[in-house]
Amino acid sequence: MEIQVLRNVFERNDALAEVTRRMFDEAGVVCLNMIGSAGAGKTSLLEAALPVLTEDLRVAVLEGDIATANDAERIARLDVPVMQLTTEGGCHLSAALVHEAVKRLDLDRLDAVIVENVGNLVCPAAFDIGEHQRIAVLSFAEGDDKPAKYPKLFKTSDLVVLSKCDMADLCDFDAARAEGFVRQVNTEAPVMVVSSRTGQNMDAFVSWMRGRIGATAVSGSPR
Ligand SMILES: Nc1nc2c(ncn2[C@@H]2O[C@H](COP(=O)(O)OP(=O)(O)OP(=O)(O)O)[C@@H](O)[C@H]2O)c(=O)[nH]1
Ligand SMILES: [Mg+2]
Repeated sequence: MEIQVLRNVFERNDALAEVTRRMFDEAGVVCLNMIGSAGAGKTSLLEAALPVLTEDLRVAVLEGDIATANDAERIARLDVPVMQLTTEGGCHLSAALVHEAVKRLDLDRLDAVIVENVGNLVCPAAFDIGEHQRIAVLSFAEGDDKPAKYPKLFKTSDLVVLSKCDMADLCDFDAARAEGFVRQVNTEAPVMVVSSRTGQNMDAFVSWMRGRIGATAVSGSPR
């Protein structure tokens, strides 16, 4: 009985995510979903990438958090349209919350919507929110074994960003080892070693996002 209830939750979530993805498709908008642990550096990556990305692309950001509008305030300082989605304790963004936010956006005036999910390496990976592409963010401080220990996110992502590489001397993080664990579950996704602090490889990250946003959105769940 309990399993049936869980299945229904996922079915309802995924059906609504599909509706949201169709709204994006009809407007020619690409949606990227950034997922990673609390403090992995997701907002910092956006702060570094958005000024370049928005030179020629119209981007809105949805910030998912359990509490506070801190991250939305950081993005608003860049003059990028942003909405804070507060889950009031929920450990991931649901398709319903994202759908309500997307209904309030003028999609015809946008090229992309970037969603920063609630800081969490586990739950957000299980919930489709209507995105086209998923970005996993893992920081050097978290340990290079995490793609093996938390495979779902890395299995379902289209890009893996190994962030805070400027901390290499402080952490025993072997990027090749981390990539090896990613490859055990995902042979396709590029793995990028970046630092939003020093700017190392940020151009590759921005190019990847620009490429995805430029590509025609494909209807249907990517996974
Ligand atoms: N050394 C270093 N620190 C970083 C880098 N990126 C972020 N940080 C620091 O890491 C901490 C967390 O960064 P955030 O960007 O807020 O991380 P987040 O993933 O958005 O956090 P949540 O939204 O709370 O999950 C901050 O103190 C940042 O200054 C980096 O490239 N190098
Ligand atoms: Mg953040």
